[in-house]
Amino acid sequence: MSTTPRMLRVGAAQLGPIAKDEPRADVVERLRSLLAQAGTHGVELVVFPELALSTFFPRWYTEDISGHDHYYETEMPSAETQPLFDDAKRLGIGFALGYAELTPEGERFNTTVLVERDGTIVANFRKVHMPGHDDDQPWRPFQHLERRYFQESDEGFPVHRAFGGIVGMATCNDRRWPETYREMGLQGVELIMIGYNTPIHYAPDPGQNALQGFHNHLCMQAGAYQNGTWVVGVAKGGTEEGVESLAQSAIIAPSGQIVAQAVSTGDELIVADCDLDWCANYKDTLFNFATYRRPELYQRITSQKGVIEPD
Ligand code: CDV
Repeated sequence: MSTTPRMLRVGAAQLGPIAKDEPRADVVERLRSLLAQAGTHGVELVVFPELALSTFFPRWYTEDISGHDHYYETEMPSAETQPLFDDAKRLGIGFALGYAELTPEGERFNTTVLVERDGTIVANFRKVHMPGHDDDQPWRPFQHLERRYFQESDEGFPVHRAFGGIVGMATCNDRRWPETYREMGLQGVELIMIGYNTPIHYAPDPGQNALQGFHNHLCMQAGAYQNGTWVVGVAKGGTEEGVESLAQSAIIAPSGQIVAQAVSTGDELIVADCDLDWCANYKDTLFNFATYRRPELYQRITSQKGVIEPD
């Protein structure tokens, strides 16, 4: 057993708003500036938000979805994103970057690419839980058309040996679902990277607006604690094209405690030293799945009772 702690210095690179007409090259420069800042702090892994290369375009309806093609990447890296990969290699900093993916087969995914410190791609993760709607709903003050512009991935939540540990990814709405963390927890995950775009106004039930910050941390802290893993949650926050979005990016320990949190709603880097061996304190004790987790018992009870409808 290793006696040297596996310490990973992680940066959560929160972004402020990206305007609809902000050129991709300018956005990449903002990301590079955060990477450079991370370099001065000795960071080894930087996590950027969901759809970090453009404005959150699912807020606009287009009859013909190809009208939004310019927001998607058809290759990663591309000529415009290559500087990020070059920086990664030169600085020895890996990164996770959310982007809209358009495949050669015409499939559209809300994807995050994970890049190692030598600039090589570890994996692409495609968002599973797709929120919002697929039709125009003019009653809303703004649309949330992710279900129109992206398909749900059926690739699940794989984990990867990288950055000296076992790491995985999830995207925005995925963070609200316990299965996301548990799927990776069952594979021994030690650090989960999550980018998000969360408008403060939730049109189907505005009563939730005041709770956005609470719910954001609630689900990520619970996911971290119940699976003994680090969670890095990174926002694109602030008021983008008239829509106010939650910031409050956070780095969360396997204890469920927030160890670093953004204080602004703009471009901001927060840093934490993540001891990956801390995960074992939870995975080998209270949440020792092999000893204490009993799915065979839950399944029997569920199948006996079935779904109980309200009166
Ligand atoms: N981009 C997202 O997935 N946003 C969702 C919705 C519900 C606002 C979220 O869970 O934050």
